[in-house]
Amino acid sequence: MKLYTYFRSSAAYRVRIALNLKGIAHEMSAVNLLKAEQTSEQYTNKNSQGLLPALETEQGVLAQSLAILEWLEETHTETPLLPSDAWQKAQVRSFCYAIACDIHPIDNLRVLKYLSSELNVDDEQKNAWYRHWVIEGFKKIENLITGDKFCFGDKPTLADACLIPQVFNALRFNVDMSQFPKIDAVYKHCNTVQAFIDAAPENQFDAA
Ligand SMILES: N[C@@H](CCC(=O)N[C@@H](CS)C(=O)NCC(=O)O)C(=O)O
Repeated sequence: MKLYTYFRSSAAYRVRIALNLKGIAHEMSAVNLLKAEQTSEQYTNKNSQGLLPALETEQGVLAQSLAILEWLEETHTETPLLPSDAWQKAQVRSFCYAIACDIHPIDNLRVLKYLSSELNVDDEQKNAWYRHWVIEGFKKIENLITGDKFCFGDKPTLADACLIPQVFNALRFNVDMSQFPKIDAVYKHCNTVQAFIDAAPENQFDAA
């Protein structure tokens, strides 16, 4: 398997965490978002959605991080990252979607670029936009967390794979995490776990 990734891509970071937690051997290929390599013909020939991540498998190339996470979950059942109980599984998915569908898309690179280049928003306003939507999103999920090490229970799930990259991004934009003690505790604990450490942006081969 080959993961198309960029060290700072939070959607790719989700998949890196899951691959590591599941111990799945994989290669990585860097697609530099700052150089807009995701829009290159070479990459869009593989992933016509032109976004990171994508996972090249024996069956073809799969785009969309949540689809990749679910596919890994179904095909690599050792070290499950979803609970077996249907209700608990739905809780984890609901948490993941709150991040991946409601928080992440409005703070994405292409949205921030559009604010700057088309709407002439200055850097300070752009950063305020980022912080606003992350804070609004975190307020909605803080009280969903039931664990003190991981989001749900005493083992990592896909919820942690989605949360940690979003917190990493929030910190880059100077969001004060003390207002989210549950999220902050999970973030700090996950960052002591090797699979999460190895997936962190600063530990990637393409880290700049
Ligand atoms: N819903 C997609 C989002 C993918 C996405 O937006 N990835 C970002 C990096 S985190 C990207 O490729 N951005 C490039 C751009 O905005 O042009 C997923 O979960 O995979």
